[in-house]
Amino acid sequence: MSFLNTLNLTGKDKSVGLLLGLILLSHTERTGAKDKSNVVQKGKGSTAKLKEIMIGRCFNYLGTINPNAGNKDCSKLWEAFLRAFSEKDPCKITKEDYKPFLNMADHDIPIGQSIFWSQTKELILQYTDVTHKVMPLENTLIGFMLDGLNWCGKLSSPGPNYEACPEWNSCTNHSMGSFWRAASENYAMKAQGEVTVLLNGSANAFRENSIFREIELGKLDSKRVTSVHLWIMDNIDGPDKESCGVGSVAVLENILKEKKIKYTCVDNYKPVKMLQCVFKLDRPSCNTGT
Ligand code: NFD
Repeated sequence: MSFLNTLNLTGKDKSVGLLLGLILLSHTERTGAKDKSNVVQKGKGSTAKLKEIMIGRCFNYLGTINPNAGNKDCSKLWEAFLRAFSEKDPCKITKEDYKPFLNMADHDIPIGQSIFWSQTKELILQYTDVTHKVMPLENTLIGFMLDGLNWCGKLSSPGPNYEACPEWNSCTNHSMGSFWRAASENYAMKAQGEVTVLLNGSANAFRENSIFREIELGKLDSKRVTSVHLWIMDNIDGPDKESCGVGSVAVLENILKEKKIKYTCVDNYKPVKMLQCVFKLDRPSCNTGT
C-alpha cells in the first residue's frame, strides 16, 4: 500500500490501483517472469550440447572406462537427469529430485578405492589418471557424466536454460549444488575398506561448509571403513598453512577419533608431491638432489 500512497491516490482510486496491481502480479506468474524468483541469474547458462555431452560420456564410460559398471541405458539416464530440474525454479531443486537418476546410474566402487578431496581437484584427478589405484566420484559413472558441466532449468519452459543460471552460492537448493551434495552423499555411503582423503595444506584444509566436511565425512560408515589415510598437500610454492595435527586438520582428526575410525596422516605424501613437481621441477621444494 505504501507504493499506492506515493501515487497520491485516494478512496476509489486506491481500490482501482490495488486491482491493477493484482492483475499485473497474476500476469507475471503466468508469463514466467517469476523464473527469476528472488535471485538474479548472473551465472553461466547450461553447457551447450549438454544432452549430447552427457550421453556421449555415458557410452564412453560404459564401453571403455569401466565396463564393470553394468548395463545402463544412456538415453534413459539423460531423461531421468533432465526430469530433476526441467520446468522448475533453478533455486528449488532438492537432493531428492536427483534420486531417480542416481539410483539408475549407481554401480559398485571397488573396496579400498574411495578417495575424497577438498580444494585439490586437479591434483586428485592427476593422481587417479597416473596410478589407476583409486576411483574418486569423478571416475564413477555419475561423476564422470557431470564433472565440469553447468546446468539449470526454468519454470516456464522444458529443457536446460542455456542463457543463464543462478550463481552457485545465491541459493541453497541450487540445481548444481543439490546435485553434487546428493552425488557426494551417495558416493560416501558406499565407501568400504581403506579410504583416502587429499586436502590442501596451503588453505583452510578442512573448510566449514565444504561438501567433504558437511556431507561426505558424516556418511562414512565406521563399520565398513577400516581406516582413513589423510594426505595434506601444500602447494609447491606454499604457504605451509596447515599440517597433520595443526589447524582444521586437527579438528578432522578429532572427528575421526570420535567416530572410532582409525586413521593415518601424512604431510606432503611423496608420490603426490612428485606429481606436483612434474610441472615445477625448478622449485626448491622439488629439488630431488640428483
Ligand atoms: P571444494 P568440497 N561456485 O574444492 N564433489 O569439499 C561454483 F561455481 O571446496 C565433487 O566442497 O571441495 N562451484 C564435485 C563451486 C563438486 C563452488 C562438489 C562455488 N561457490 C563436490 N563451491 C565436482 N566433481 O565438481 C564449490 N564448487 C564446486 C565431491 C567446484 O567445482 C567430491 O567427492 C569445486 O571444484 C569431493 O570429495 C567443487 O565444487 C568433495 O565433494 C568442490 O569444492 C569436494 O567438495
